[in-house]
Amino acid sequence: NFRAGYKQGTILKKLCPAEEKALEGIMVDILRPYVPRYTGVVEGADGEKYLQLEDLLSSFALPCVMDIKMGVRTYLEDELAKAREKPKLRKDMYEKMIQIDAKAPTEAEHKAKAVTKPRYMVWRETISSTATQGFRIEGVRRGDGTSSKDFKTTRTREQVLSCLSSFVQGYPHSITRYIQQLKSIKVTLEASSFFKTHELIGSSLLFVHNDSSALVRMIDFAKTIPLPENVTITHRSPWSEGTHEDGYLLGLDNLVDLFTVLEET
Ligand code: 4IP
Ligand code: ADP
Ligand code: MN
Repeated sequence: NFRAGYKQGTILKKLCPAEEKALEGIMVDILRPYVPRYTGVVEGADGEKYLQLEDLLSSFALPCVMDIKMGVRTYLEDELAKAREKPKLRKDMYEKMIQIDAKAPTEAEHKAKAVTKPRYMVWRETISSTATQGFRIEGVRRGDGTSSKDFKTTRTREQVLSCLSSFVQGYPHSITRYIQQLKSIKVTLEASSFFKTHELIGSSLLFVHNDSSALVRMIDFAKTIPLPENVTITHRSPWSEGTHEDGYLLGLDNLVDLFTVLEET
């Protein structure tokens, strides 16, 4: 999905029209400083179209990186409607499911050796912290270059806290910087007209630090879409079908809380 950019300090991400639209909207919104700079669509060496984005790691030597997927819901309401109209059975998602818990599928799902996408996505939300805390850890890369995506069942507040703690271990300055920046992001989101008019699904916060600095940026807008006319959301209330609530601010509040606990210990 990603390739090296043509220009120093940029990367290329495979174009997705929804993400292109979202980035265009954000570049003229007060959220702009909290997102990698977006400088348009370019053609890759393979003839495909790419979004040219600021490489958030380019100013870091030996960066520690963490991707946290925000929100209480990770699939679009559209995907739910489509799955109901025309249930598409996903063998790959069934396989991913039984690798974690062989008892998770129902009898019918075992028989079909397949599950629908919303079924898989909702299950992932409930075995992780997404459903209860409005965010989940997706992946971490440490300063020594090793990385892990082994967080699928990291669910409780204590489990999450211990992962966050080991991420910032040895970089105490980063905790304070992360709290400051998360609070700025929150204040900006609450005033942003882009945020007021969009649901942010499957979007992440990317945390990057090393010995000398630390930053947090919002990334991944492939499923960031305009709310239907006459729909407003709090980004905090629980979701039920039709509300379009995403739980983004709920997750952000919980993250600030957890980093604050780390700062105090
Ligand atoms: C993945 O599940 C992630 O949720 C992907 O989101 C999602 O892509 C995939 O759906 C789904 O299979 P695991 O993380 O459990 O592997 P992301 O790319 O943000 O990580 P979408 O396009 O829904 O975001 P499919 O339909 O692409 O397989
Ligand atoms: P996808 O839509 O394929 O899930 P994301 O936008 O979520 O792609 O990015 C996947 C990963 O790529 C992130 O977890 C992060 O490590 C890296 N990444 C994404 N955008 C940037 C960026 N602007 N600068 C540096 N790394 C990035
Ligand atoms: Mn994504």
